[in-house]
Amino acid sequence: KKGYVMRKCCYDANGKKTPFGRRGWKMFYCTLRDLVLYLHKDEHGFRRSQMSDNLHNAIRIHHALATKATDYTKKQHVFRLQTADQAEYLFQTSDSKELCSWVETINFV
Ligand code: I3P
Repeated sequence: KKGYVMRKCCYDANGKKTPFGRRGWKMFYCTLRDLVLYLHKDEHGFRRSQMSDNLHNAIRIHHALATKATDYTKKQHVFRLQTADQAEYLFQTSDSKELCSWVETINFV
């Protein structure tokens, strides 16, 4: 699965709160492949990037959990992603169908 999303970092690995200055929303072209969520500036990112770049902004989703962020009311169509290493992100999608599709895809790969 692929598509544009907005991402906000809430907690870094080991549940450490993401510091101010790095907590903003940022747009990415997101590609889910082989249990890794790759985040690029745009849809050409994969082609242009070295594998080391690809891994730089990648999130491993093995043993991760995606849930609708019903408690986050500032934006619509947002889901929360909690990873095995206890990082936490919010992702805003374009509509409720995309939201369900991302949540299901992440949880059932
Ligand atoms: C953050 C940015 C986020 C905001 C976050 C700020 O500042 O304004 O949009 O989250 O608030 O810390 P920065 O870009 O300097 O990191 P919301 O959009 O959810 O309000 P937070 O610290 O309460 O998460």
